[in-house]
Amino acid sequence: MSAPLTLGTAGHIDHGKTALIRALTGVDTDRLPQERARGISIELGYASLSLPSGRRLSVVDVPGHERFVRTMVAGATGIDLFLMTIAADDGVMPQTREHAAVLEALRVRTGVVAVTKIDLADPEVALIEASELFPGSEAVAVCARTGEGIDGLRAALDRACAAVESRGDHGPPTPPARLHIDRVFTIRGAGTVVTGTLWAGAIGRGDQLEVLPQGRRVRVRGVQVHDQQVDRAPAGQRVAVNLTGLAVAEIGRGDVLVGVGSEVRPSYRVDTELEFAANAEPEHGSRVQIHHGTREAPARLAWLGGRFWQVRLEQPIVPAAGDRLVVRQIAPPDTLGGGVVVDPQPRRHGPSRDVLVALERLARGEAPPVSGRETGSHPPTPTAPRTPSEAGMGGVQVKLSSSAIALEQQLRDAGVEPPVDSEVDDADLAALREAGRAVRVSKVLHYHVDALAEIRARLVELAERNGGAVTLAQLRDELGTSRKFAQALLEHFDSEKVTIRRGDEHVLRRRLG
Ligand SMILES: Nc1nc2c(ncn2[C@@H]2O[C@H](COP(=O)(O)OP(=O)(O)O)[C@@H](O)[C@H]2O)c(=O)[nH]1
Ligand SMILES: [Mg+2]
Repeated sequence: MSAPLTLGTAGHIDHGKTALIRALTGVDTDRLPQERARGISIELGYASLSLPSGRRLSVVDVPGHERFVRTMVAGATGIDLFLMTIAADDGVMPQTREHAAVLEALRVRTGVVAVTKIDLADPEVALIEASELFPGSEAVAVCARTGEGIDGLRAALDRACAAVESRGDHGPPTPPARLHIDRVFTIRGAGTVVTGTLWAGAIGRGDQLEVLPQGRRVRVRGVQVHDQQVDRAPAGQRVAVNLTGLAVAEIGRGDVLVGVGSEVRPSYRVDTELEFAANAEPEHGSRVQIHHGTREAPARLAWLGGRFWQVRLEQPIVPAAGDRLVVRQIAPPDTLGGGVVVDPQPRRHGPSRDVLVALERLARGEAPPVSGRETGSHPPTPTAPRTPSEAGMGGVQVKLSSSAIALEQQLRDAGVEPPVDSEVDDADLAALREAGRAVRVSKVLHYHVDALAEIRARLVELAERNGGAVTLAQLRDELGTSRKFAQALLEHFDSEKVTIRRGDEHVLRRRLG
């Protein structure tokens, strides 16, 4: 039997996705009463599709409405190939293009285009548009009403499947399981059931799994694939998992099930290689929406050089190196681009030559993927001692003791929250200060020079958004730090003449002219 694959629909609202899946599988994926009443898909729908070769596909039917692109992304994540619909009487429309951008961001490049509703209009123009937008894919003219072209579509899907590798195809050993949850419900007598597309590994009855980001251990009571009980389900398909030890309220869409021993961990920060559509490249510091797995979160993008960006998230995602991300604009919502996770657990850092070199090596797969905080490992940190002038700071060259270097790393990692008890102003801190790597912000607070530069940039940006001034509470919230740290930082920037205090506000001096 061929390895499992998952197909996702795509296409503008009303272009016949759901009708086509019904014609192909007999399943009406619009199962909610409000979906049936309104005649539109709101949630993800699921079906199983048998092809002439005997191959069986999992199908995820997505909504096409522009308000539900986020649901589409959650459904498209983890699919192996697409079925894009373009209505013959309508042609390429905005969500045809946006779904195409999401598929490209997720690197789902294999699929078939169905030009639908050929009983209503001549398919000629839509077929030409399809070949322009998806030059590598077959386009088939179909009618879900009469069934015309449906057999040809099945055959085209079989040919497309032959070109993709299943996530279940891997040499031994089987990687740890990873399932991004898209649905949670209860079955009377069975308890909590979660479903999702199994990205990696396999899940079987009796397995111990961990729910992330909660960090809860659960046990698998049963596994189903397309309503059939199975002992063990390999990756690449839709899987329903019956869990014990967890109430339905304790788990939801966006959470991740991983095999015990998996190195995947929740993370608020990822170093990524991103690509944007022409004219869609965001500026350093932009706030965007990040979609990963079935989870999404707002984040700031910090440019690291080249195509590398540090994504700083407001809520954690559960990433592994090599995972795809989609980047969307928050308002008005639009898909800007996407990319790949290069380091799922990086320290907080800005751009530098060393960072760029390290990321390029990681992206080329030359250094082992970083395994996560618990092992304390990091991307290859520069081993060559950097002189202050190399770091663009000028000044004297100070030889740092290996402990001072460890302290510097600690300060770097800390970002906004220096954990260093600098009440004791020891020799190492003094050496770091002298070398231009640490800055004393108050009697008891030292910051790494890179972290401070970044905080300064965020302060300026916040003030610019705010008519030229910030309050203590605003900076505290922006940085997600404590009142104490925000106070010390503002006093520091006042003394540095970045800002000047006017009552409760700290006004940007450059705005005062
Ligand atoms: N005449 C005709 N109508 C179709 C065809 N396919 C879908 N429809 C109708 O178009 C509308 C939208 O179809 P639907 O599958 O819900 O679109 P979706 O939003 O892409 O899932 C429904 O009223 C369908 O009955 C077709 O091939 N011919
Ligand atoms: Mg639909």
